[in-house]
Amino acid sequence: MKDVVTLGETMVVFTPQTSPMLRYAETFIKNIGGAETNVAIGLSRLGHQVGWISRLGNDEFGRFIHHSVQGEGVDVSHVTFDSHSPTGLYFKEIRNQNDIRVHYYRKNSAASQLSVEDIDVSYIDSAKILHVTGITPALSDSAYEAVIYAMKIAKEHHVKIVFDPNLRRKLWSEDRARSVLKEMVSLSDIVLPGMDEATFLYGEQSKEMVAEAFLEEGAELVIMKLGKEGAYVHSEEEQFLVEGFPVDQMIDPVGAGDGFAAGFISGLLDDLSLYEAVTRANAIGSMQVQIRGDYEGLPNREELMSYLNQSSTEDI
Ligand code: KDG
Repeated sequence: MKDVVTLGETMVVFTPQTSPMLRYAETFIKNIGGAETNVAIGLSRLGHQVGWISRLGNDEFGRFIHHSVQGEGVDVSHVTFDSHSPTGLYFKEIRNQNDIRVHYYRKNSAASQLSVEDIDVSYIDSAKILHVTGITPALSDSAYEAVIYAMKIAKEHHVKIVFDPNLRRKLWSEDRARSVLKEMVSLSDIVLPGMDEATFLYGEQSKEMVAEAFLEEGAELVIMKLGKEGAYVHSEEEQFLVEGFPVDQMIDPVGAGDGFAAGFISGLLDDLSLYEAVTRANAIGSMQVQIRGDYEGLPNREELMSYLNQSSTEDI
């Protein structure tokens, strides 16, 4: 039985080393990235049992991702190798902290072939939490069907659903994104949007009003990520702000939201109060951006505790 099951695409990430500009780079750092495995790895490092559902190409990159995720302690028994489609790739060009470009090579990738056949009901219905993002349904119609099916199974079996919209404009049209992401909100228990995603879905308005729109759509709790300012928590019963942690040096913002999700879910699993779970989420989000890579900065429990203690926060 898993604490958390997640599903989605993981790619090999190439980051230019010699020049920040992709066109002039001669050497690259190779690693992996995918919102769902970033969260899975973050949770596993904190000692939780996590499973990942996906497809990888039956190629060297697929094997590299498989080994890497497995090596982080995540269960990959529901990851299959697809001999007809390649593993997705992306290049991450960090020109400066305000200009980060991602170049995807993932169209028709193995993960975009994900379908309802990849979803094992018993794997999901025995988990405590299902984590999903808005990237998976943008990959293809069959991946959309797979993620909605997984959410419906979870709902039917009272498995809590945590949804991060993770809007990726490059992958689909605005209209389609808006309608599918709202459908996912309606199936979710907890939604973790950024402020930009919240206003993309429900229009420019105050954080209180936009948060209320998520509840009207069907979610029971929304936690809006506000960057340096922290996060705003909104449910019918309570509304409050949880301050963020100072970031000494922002190195790579990619994966901050996934660190936040891992910290928050971990707090839920550890039965922390909502305030403490969101504090943990903020802490991990800020740790993640101070190290290069989509998941490399995610801490283990000891590192998290020492960061929280240094930041003179309670032991959460
Ligand atoms: O949240 C970080 C992810 O966006 C990154 O790891 C790669 O999954 C990815 C994507 O689709 O961009």
